[in-house]
Amino acid sequence: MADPVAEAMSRHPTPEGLVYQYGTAGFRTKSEVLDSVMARCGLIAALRSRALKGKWVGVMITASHNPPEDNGVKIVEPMGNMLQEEWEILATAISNKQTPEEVSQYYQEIAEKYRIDLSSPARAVVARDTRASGARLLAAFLDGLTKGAGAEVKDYGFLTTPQLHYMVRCLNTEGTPDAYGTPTEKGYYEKFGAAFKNALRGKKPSGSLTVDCANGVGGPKLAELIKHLPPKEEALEIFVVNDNVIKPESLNVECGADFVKTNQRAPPSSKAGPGDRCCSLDGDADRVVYYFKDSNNMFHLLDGDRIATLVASFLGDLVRQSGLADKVTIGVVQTAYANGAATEYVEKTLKLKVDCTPTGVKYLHHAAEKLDVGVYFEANGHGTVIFSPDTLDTIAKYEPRSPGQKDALDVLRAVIDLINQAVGDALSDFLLVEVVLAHKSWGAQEWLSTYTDLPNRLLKVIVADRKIFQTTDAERKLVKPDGLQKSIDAEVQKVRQGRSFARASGTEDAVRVYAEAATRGEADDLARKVAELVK
Ligand code: 16G
Ligand code: ZN
Repeated sequence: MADPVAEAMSRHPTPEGLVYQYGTAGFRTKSEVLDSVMARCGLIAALRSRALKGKWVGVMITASHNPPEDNGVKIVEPMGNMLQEEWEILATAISNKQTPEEVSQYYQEIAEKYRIDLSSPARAVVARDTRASGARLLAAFLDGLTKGAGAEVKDYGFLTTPQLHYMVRCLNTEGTPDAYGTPTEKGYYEKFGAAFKNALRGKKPSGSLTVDCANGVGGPKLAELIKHLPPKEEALEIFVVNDNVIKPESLNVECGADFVKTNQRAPPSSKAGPGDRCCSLDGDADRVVYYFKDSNNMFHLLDGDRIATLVASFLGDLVRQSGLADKVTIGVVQTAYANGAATEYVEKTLKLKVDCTPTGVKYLHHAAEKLDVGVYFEANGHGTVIFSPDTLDTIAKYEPRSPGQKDALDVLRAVIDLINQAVGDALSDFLLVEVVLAHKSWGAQEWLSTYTDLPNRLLKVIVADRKIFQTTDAERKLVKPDGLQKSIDAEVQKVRQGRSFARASGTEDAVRVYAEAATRGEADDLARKVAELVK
């Protein structure tokens, strides 16, 4: 009897001698060795959907900020969350099976283990970024998903990663009281465009905003979104730059959020003048960082920590002004990479609770889900704000007691609609920042003045085996190799306001060392010394 799974897999043989791993951001590597992984992700997506009684699961083909020759794939749960960890392990295991028969057998084993009826309906939505390899990898995925596993598919073509998460959530909530929106691109632009207008309530952000789209999928999608925003005379003037998707080899090259964050400078192509507000998206538009040059031409970065503090302070104001302060509490979730000054500002000035989690969106998202209002951002610009169902209910039902309370409540409700609840979304995030700045009548300089970052340094150390570096306390302390943490602590003691940690990267074969201290010299010195210890 024909085995459609084995047949489909035989069309996408496993390259020899490679080991694949579903990491922090799914599978990600050189695109030419991904075909077999894509076909197997088709099987996993179908199994996951069947395990969830035929709910839509999402599949995004992207390698985010990686170079143009890379690609990757990640699977999205029905509400737009990252794939459950248990299933990451299954995805890794099936991708490392060698022969088509072994893959097919493992597929059956998963079905048995989770009591999955393989003839029940399975549904997946798929989209990709603008990489040249995307079409080929999509075909391999579809082969596994439809011919192999017999699932139904909706192919959205090109989307940003957050748009794909949005579609998944919309499709699964359609017709329910939790309906998130219309599962079309137009639905996405209309929802966020209208929320932006409502949240501004006639306020106009000062000056203009230049958006660097990393020559990725964010470019054409932002161009579409702009058509659904209020006209620039009434609201925000947006200049779109680095939006060349015709030349996929220019993706993330000398531009984009990762370039700006890593190099602490504007893309060389930038023509922005002093005081001009700029932001950069990454290749799949799920990360954003802001920056500007001051009147002395000095570059200033406003990263994810800054977005978190700005948004948390604004939400705090709105909650207080609406009279909801005793019903709704706000918390901020950060990683160890958050600047010490940002953490102190949230705790001491904003008087909000801070949680720290390991690196990776899924950890932050999970911690934020436990809060009434969870503001979570990684320093690198990944992040969003999520509201618990009870909090949404409280805010929806609350009756304001004065015109002042009503105004604040109206803005709060619009801001909730403006924030992509499925996942961090660079387009929605920058619109949110612009709303906050408009309400506060701030430019980038005022935003920067809220606190002063501690000088910091991030170094990449190549080691023989990064797996020996094991951490605890949200990656802030090493438990292995023995004695190393003690030596790091001794170096930290030698500088003022020192803090440093080392962790194995989840995306590269390296250990990352972070250090901060009272002065640039001390921070650089500390980072160098800790890097020496790690080597
Ligand atoms: C991935 C993560 C990102 C994290 C980064 C850390 C997602 C969607 N992406 O890109 O959140 O900051 O990895 O990389 O979770 P590293 O482990 O190499 O430092
Ligand atoms: Zn990304």
